[in-house]
Amino acid sequence: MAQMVINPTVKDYKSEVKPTWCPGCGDFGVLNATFRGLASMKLALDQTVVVSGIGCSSRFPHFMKTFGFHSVHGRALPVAQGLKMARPDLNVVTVGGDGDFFSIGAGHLVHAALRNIDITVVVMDNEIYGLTKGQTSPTSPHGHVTKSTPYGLMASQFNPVATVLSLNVGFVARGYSAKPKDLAALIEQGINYKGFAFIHALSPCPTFYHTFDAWDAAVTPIPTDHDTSDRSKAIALSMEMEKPYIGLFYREERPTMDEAARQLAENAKPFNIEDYMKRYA
Ligand SMILES: Cc1ncc(C[n+]2csc(CCOP(=O)(O)OP(=O)(O)O)c2C)c(N)n1
Ligand code: SF4
Repeated sequence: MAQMVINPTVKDYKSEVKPTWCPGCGDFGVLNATFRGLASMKLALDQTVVVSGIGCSSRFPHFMKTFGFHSVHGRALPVAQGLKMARPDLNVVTVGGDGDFFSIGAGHLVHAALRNIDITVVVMDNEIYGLTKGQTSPTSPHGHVTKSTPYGLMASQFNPVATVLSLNVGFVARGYSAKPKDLAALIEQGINYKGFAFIHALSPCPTFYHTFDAWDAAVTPIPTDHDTSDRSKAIALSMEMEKPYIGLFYREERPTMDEAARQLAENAKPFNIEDYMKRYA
């Protein structure tokens, strides 16, 4: 349960529930980065809500002392957007796995991206379904052999960063759970950003797929001279899948739907049904 704590530090964000993830799970690094990001902002525990779907990664809210909502598989985004529309004073952080956001929740991701409501999304991508024991997800590579794809995955690999860049998202970043300080900085920037902020967090599942070694060798910092206001260049960087770039791909300030709806409500004239019906006379 969230409480009033003046100047919270990392330990204040930790709940009494100890993470139930397998030893070595990448999600520990993402949780640690989230604690650090919130603590660096001194974000009030009782003004922050962490919303998740279902999956190993979606257990997140239980481990945090903020408010939390462990919702339904693939439905974290509708809950988070509704929450922000109803309670604009709250910081809403939405977390979950690649299955949650890119498989069953993919339709919600598209519309949430287009709406641009002021929430932060952190996707823990392990490129498989962890909780249900290692079946392929949309981010599994083509040819990947699992219990559900004994002859190798026949579908192509989904590209989350390229997808959200093409959907006009104004804050797009990728972090890696083995680099929690860098990831914490991206989470902090994402929460500070006014609008839909998307953070793709590479987070290995050593029990059913990647170990850290493969991604340690592959991840590549975005070149320091990258212009983060250049969407085309950001898309070009996002197309590199073998050596995934980490850092901030793109940032642009854009009007948010929650703000526009608030202004509409503030300026609305009293509704008169008779005047309204005249247009159909
Ligand atoms: C509506 C619905 N469909 C399917 C499931 C079964 N299910 C639970 S978690 C999950 C996928 C988990 O993968 P991901 O979202 O990537 O999270 P991870 O466990 O890897 O962190 C599935 C298919 C469910 N709980 N609810
Ligand atoms: S099954 Fe994989 S994703 Fe789930 S807790 Fe274990 S290591 Fe993490």
